Amino acid sequence: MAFFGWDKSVPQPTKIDREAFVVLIDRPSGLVHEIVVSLTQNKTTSWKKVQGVQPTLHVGEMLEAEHVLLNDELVIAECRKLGITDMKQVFIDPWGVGYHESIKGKRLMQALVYMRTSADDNQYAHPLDFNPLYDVNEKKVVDIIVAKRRNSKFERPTIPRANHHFLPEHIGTENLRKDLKPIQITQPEGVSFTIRGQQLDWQKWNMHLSFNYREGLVINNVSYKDMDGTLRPLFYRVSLAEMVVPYANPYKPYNHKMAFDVGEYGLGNLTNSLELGCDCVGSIYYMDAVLSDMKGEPWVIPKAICIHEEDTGLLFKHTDYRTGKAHSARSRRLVISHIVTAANYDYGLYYYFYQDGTFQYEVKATGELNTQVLAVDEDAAPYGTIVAPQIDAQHHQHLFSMRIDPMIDGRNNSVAETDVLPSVHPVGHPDNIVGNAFGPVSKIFSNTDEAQTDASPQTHRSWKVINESKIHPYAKQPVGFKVIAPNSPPLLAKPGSIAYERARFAAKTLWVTQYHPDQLFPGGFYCYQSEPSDNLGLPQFTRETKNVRNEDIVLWLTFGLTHIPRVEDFPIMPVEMCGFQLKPANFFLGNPGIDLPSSDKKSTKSAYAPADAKSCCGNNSL
Ligand code: ABN
Ligand code: CU
Repeated sequence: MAFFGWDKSVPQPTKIDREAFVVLIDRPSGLVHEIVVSLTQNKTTSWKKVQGVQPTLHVGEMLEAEHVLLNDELVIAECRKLGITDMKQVFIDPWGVGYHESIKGKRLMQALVYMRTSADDNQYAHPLDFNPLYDVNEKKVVDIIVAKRRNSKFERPTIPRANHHFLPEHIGTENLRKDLKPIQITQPEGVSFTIRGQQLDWQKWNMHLSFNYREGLVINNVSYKDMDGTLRPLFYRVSLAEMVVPYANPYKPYNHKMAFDVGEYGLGNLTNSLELGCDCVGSIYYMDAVLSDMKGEPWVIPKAICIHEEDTGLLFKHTDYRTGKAHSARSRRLVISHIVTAANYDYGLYYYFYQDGTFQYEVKATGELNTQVLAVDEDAAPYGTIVAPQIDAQHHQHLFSMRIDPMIDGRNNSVAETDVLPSVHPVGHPDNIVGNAFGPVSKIFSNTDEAQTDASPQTHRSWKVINESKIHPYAKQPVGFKVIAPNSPPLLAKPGSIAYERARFAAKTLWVTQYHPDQLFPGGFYCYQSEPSDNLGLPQFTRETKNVRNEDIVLWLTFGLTHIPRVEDFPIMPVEMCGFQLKPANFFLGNPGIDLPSSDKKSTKSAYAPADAKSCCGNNSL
């Protein structure tokens, strides 16, 4: 964390040389160049060639791949063998190849092939059984891998033609529910946030927003104004720094399905323009994102970022049972989000800020399961679920790595790990007479070896980012923010596997490292076709033991979903959520939302009152 703003002893920069880091790939040679350009001086400051690495894919390369593949003789011939003669019915999702010895020096994609029965039919209902291997730089097919049937009397499956639609125009208006009355969210006096350039103020929160091709939305310099007006620094930079979706099927070609949607494709690159449809309701402020196209020209995604407020129910309430007097305050959150489409899957990525000083990050996974075809007599178990006849949705995980660069009341922070354990004393001991005693047991990580730790649901394990130089006057403990994570299981692929060795970050729930400006990506900067090794990202950053106590530190938090698909996830998956919260813990002098006015009772009315009835105070006794 480069620290400024709050520490008056640090000289403030008066002039900043703004620089851009450019990664360039030349085609067809595949040579990769790293260039630093000074934007203020309008010149190149460094330029070097790098060997043996592959930059993040560009959406342009994926679209180009689909076009070339659909016109390739081998692909056309393979489709014919399956009875498909009209190539306009065929659609191809090009994926990263993962890693294999034989691909060294090449830039390849594996293509997942589907058909559609009409222009916007759901292609994941009609998977084909072969994967072409495609050379991105040479723009040609290098191999075709036909999946072998297992426990089937057929050599090739028939391609299921039954449609599994989800678009309302396919389902038919007559089949849509008709009993939904409108819900309207209105903010008659406007929104409660203000935006100046990239700066955002909402309630007592202040932050800076940025966006890049790789992490998408990044939140910087988050601070909170305390009751006495002090601006208290909290987080220097928070971003979704990597994710991996490893699939469980052990057979060729599916055993190389492991998508790193941040490092291989780029969340920024995959971001939707919300012009095309937005899931946020109410008064919305949109921001455009500017990325670069395949030639390095600006590529604008209009309305990429959505900023709005949401009512989230109760923040607190108490009723005096003697007098019947009640006071309740409703909770509102600021939502800053974008939505990415990673071929079949869609992810809503939400940063939430609450009025009680809580920060939350949530991923909403939706879209389409990645499907493969089965022969009519084949089973998907134990590596997949049959979600419709002949359609195998293979088991997988979605593991996310959040990079949290804290500055809780200052630059130097520590991390304490707490397990809640039964008393060490046996039942009957004077300090545990009836055996009910339990309590938190904490340790503060001193170095990077200790600070690689696992979830432990049995002990309700949690972590707190603390500032040991600021002791809370009441709690007599360092001020802090608690990490509330759902204790999800880490990577299930075995040590030694390609998935595990490329995604070692996901094998631990929490890592803490010393801040280093070049350490942004837990799976390594060059993630595409990265060679399984301990020289990538977090294993590399932690090779040398470093102090993480009272230091400028960074937390890397893994959370996610272990997805055993359900039939109900098909043909389109209802949102599945995961994420974490950072909650003030002995940081403020009391509930920071205490100054919220009582909930507005005027805007409620009895559920069965006539639609045009005026609002009332809601005597809802039945
Ligand atoms: N889920 C893998 C992926 C992401 C983006 C584009 C193609 C494939
Ligand atoms: Cu999933």
